[in-house]
Order: sequence, then structure tokens, then C-alpha cells
Amino acid sequence: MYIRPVLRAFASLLLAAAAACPLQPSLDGKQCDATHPCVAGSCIEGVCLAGGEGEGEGEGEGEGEGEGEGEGEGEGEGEGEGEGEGEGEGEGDCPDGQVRGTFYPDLDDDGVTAAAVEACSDGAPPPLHRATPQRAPVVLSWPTVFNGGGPADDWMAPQDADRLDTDDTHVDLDPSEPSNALDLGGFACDLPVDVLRGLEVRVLGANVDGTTPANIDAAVALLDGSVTIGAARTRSDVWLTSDTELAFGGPEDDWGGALTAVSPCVPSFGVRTVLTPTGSFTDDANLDAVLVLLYGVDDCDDGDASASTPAVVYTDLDRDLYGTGGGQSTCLSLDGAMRSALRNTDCDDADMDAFPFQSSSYDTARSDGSYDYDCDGADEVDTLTSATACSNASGTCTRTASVQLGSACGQVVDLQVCPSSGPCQPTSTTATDRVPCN
Ligand SMILES: [Ca+2]
Ligand SMILES: [Ca+2]
Ligand SMILES: [Ca+2]
Ligand SMILES: [Ca+2]
Repeated sequence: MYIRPVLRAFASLLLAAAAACPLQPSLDGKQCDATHPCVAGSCIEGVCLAGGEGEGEGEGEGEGEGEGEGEGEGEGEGEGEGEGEGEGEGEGDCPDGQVRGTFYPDLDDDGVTAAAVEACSDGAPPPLHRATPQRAPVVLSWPTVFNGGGPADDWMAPQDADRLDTDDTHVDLDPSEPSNALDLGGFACDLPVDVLRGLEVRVLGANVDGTTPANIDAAVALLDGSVTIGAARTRSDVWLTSDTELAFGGPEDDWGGALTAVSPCVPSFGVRTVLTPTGSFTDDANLDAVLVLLYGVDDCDDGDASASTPAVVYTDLDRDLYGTGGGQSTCLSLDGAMRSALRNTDCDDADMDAFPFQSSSYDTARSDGSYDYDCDGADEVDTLTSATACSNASGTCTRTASVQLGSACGQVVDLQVCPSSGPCQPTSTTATDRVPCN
């Protein structure tokens, strides 16, 4: 995004150079520079455009010197020389058969356009230009607020939708019954709303059951608080057992006017997902990496086809997608932006298991001796339950009384379970005798 002014200045220089070499062969659609000027057209951001030169109107300053001699009857002759320099916008007429139009350069042909230019053409976009803007996405980062929970919520570990990974939040589905809503919010965003063109929600979805075809209708809606806005987007897919990216909306989709109703950059903005199996599928479905992309910015490097998405990224030594320190503005591919640290909230950038919203438990301490793996500043303790009484009245040895062990994070404890074989009585186990911390 920072090179465009330079390119414009460069193009202005080339325009002048082209005008100075009127007999060169046409280089229409080819690259041009100061030593390879265009003739039949103009050199616009490094490419010759046919008819783009025009006559132009410029503002110039001229200086003239004249000498005159008068004789006899007062007739005079004068000669004057003037030099003028001017810059014009080229608003003059186009060559016959061509019209001036507004086009959008895509000089690196990566499908994302730079700022609009005017050029003469037969109506079709000049080479490496497009008729309509194709804007790059800005990654809105991962959700950090999970509004599910409570007895009515059947989404498990909703916080696991926070990153591009495979830890997955999951839901137990019943045929033809919509799942409860998975509501996610807290996306990071600093894009001016007035440039927004479209919004896309991407999720990684997977079928947990490897045997039954998973025909699932998925509906994604945008939220203002807990209220849906605009129009939901839906799709029907056979879900695979491997994570598959499912996209809703797109670069030109304002979700039925939702984008003008609420900015994705305000805290009340959220995304709601509801899954409904349409066949006989009765098992779990996974969702991961709920990601929001906003479309509305120009190609941040129209000279590099591998970069088009502006992003502010943070140093992330352990590659857990959470960084530290001050952010750096850069221009990346969309995939590169998605796989970069877009937040600087990693509490331990030397430990890839420690990051915000971590939901896994670990029974070894971090390097600082803490068990704070979710970066909330506290050693949360998983409460293990130790059986104190068992009964096989139901035919299975089950726990009928227990005690919670909640203060021995990381320590070995005498955890007792009700065994599936042998005498039905509390029995010490060595398999889960260390209290995990998270
Ligand atoms: Ca481009
Ligand atoms: Ca580019
Ligand atoms: Ca990190
Ligand atoms: Ca970390």
C-alpha cells in the first residue's frame, strides 16, 4: 500500500518520456519504463495502455522572450520562445473508436486490484486491468468471546473455535434437529467501515462419525449482541471426516444489509452458527477456526502476486498464533495472514502449549513454574473427583459418593475410581493420579 504513490510518480515520469519518443513502435500491453516508453498509449504503472495519452489539459508555466524591431510604419515582427512545463490529468479526447473509462489495475494478476485509474480503451479493460474492483480481505482474527454455555448449550469447548488448528469445538447432533447456536464474538478489527464491501465467514467443519454420511445444513448469521441482523447464509454439504473449509458470504456480500447495521469492528458484533443434520446422522460434528474476513481494501502490493492482504502481525516465536511485542504492518497472502499472530497476547512465547483460550490440560509446569496455560494469569485447577463409595446395583460398578480434589494442581494424589472388574469398591488408580492444570 505504500508503494502506490511511488508508482504514480514513476508513471508520470514515463508519461513524459513517452511523449518525447513519438516514433517508437507500439508496446501496447507490455511493460514500460523510462528507457522503454510507449508510443500509441501511455505508460501507466509500468504497463503501456493504448490510447491512454490523450491530449490532456495541463497547467503550465511558461516563460517567453521576445525581440522585436519596428520599422517605418510601425509594423513589428516578434519572435518569441517559450518553454512550459505542465502536468495534466489527460482529460482530452481518446483516439477514434476508444472511450475513456475507469479501470482497476491488477498488474501482478493476483486477482486483487489497486486504486482506480482512467484510461482510453475500446470499452474492455486494458491488459492487466479489471472493470470492477477486486478487493483484498482483511483477516478479523479469531473469536475471543464465546456466548454459549449453560444447560441449554450443547456445544462443547466453544473456546476451541479460536484458532486455525484442529482442536475443534463439537456438537452432538440429532437427525433433523437444529443444534443450539454457537455464538462467537470478540474479533479484532481496525478497518474503516466506510470501505467495507463484503464479509465472509470461514469455518473448518468435520464429521466425527466415520461411517455415516453426514448431510448437514449449516446456517451462519451475523449478530449485534444476541440479535441476528441482515440475512443468514446457508449451505448444505456432506461433511467429511477431515477438516474442510466452509465459506459463507463473500467479497461482495453485505449479508442483506447487515454490514450497514453494525460494524464488525464493534464489541457487539458476533457470528452465530447452527447445524442441522438432514439425513440419519446422529453423531458429533466438529467446528474449528471460525474466521471472519472483511473485503474492502486495495492490493497492498500490486507488484507481488503472493501478497495482497494488509495485516498487523506480532512476533510469534513458538508459532502458536499468539504473539508478543509491538505489531508490524505488512502485506501478506491471505493464507499467510491467517497463519500469523494477529494478537500480541501470548503469555509465554517460548511455549506453544501456552496461549490465550487454551483448553487443554497439562500436568507439567511451564518454565516459570506456573500451570497457567491459558494465559489468564492464574493457575486454574481442574477439579478431579475421587470416588469414596461405589455400587453395582445397576449392573455396572458406578460411583455413589465422591470428593473433589481441587487444590493439588500438578501433584500426585490418591485418586480412587470405581473399577469395571473385580470388587466394586473405590480403588486407587495410577492412570489419572496427577491433577492436571489448565
Ligand atoms: Ca494485484
Ligand atoms: Ca498483490
Ligand atoms: Ca506465540
Ligand atoms: Ca505461547
